[in-house]
Amino acid sequence: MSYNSFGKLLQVTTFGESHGVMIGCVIDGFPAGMEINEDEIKQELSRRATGKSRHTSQRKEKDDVKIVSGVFAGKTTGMPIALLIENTDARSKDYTEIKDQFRPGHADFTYWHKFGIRDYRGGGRSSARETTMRVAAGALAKKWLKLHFNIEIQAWLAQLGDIKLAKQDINETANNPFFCANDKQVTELEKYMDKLRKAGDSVGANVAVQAINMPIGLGEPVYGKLDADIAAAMMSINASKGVEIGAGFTSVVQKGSLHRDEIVDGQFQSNNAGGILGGISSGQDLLINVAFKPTSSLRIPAKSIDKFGNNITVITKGRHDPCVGIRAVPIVEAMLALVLMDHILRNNALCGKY
Ligand code: EPS
Repeated sequence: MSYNSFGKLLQVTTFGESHGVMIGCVIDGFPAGMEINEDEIKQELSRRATGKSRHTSQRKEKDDVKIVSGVFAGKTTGMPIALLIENTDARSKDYTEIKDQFRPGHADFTYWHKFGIRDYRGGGRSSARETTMRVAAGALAKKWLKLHFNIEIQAWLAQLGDIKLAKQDINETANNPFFCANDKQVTELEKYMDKLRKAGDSVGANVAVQAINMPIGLGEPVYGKLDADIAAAMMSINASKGVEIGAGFTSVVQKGSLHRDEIVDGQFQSNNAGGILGGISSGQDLLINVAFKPTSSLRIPAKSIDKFGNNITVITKGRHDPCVGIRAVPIVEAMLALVLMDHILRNNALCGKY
């Protein structure tokens, strides 16, 4: 009932707080026989890590992941895979002044009212630190999808504030700190982010993700539709505020004659559906966009209340991301990989198709 797990046949449970001793996850239902080692997981983790450029949080975590169960002689055993990462650079004193205060736009307010206890250190469980474990688990799922189905999942930053970013070359995302797929727009992003950081403000972003080489048939109507599970997974990521599948909200202004993806000689002529028809993958590429709000932890003073109901002015210290959407790129990939792998196992269970 506590909802720290997701997935049906591939089930991931995460635990830990941002300033606690460690964070971890248990991946249950992962098939036996896949080679995996800590370095492979670490490679994926380093894409999401803090402190890699001046444009993200300056907290320096090593993210040294330990595989503590479920892998023997370098291969998954079919048993629960447990992964652990120590928190080594938490600076809890940054939060002492706001320990009884609610940051506007932050989960502080609702966690306090719901649970009546507040782990003020870095937001506790509500911190984006938790997403480390999603990326760790996602690293295994991504590898499995590629090995068995040649499915590739790639995300990129599609918009930062009002700067729309063209997808020119997906491989470029590895060459700049923004996961920008167009090298010609990186300087503009740097200038924008430097100005924003100096102002102490934050900005939102749109992360796009695609899955290519998709099989037909993933997704279970009517309450286990693939698009519904993807949307739920994306909306569970910290700061996400919207998900679009294919044409998404643009469908509102499209005519049916345009929106429907015509088929000629077995080939879809467009992809407004985003690769999902009736909640089931069509074999077309999956196309998804996720909106991330601007980070609410700011050093710009804001009006709020404390937990006793007094009016206060709150200022957040610490090492925060001016655009949390940037580091969300590998998290979005991980969540999509985990949902797809779960659905492949479910499709096997329901239809006997692998
Ligand atoms: C976060 C605040 C910052 C980020 C953190 C997410 O942490 P701190 O509590 O040290 O100020 O560094 O991100 C990570 C540590 C991470 O690994 O992603 C927040 O409020 O969500």
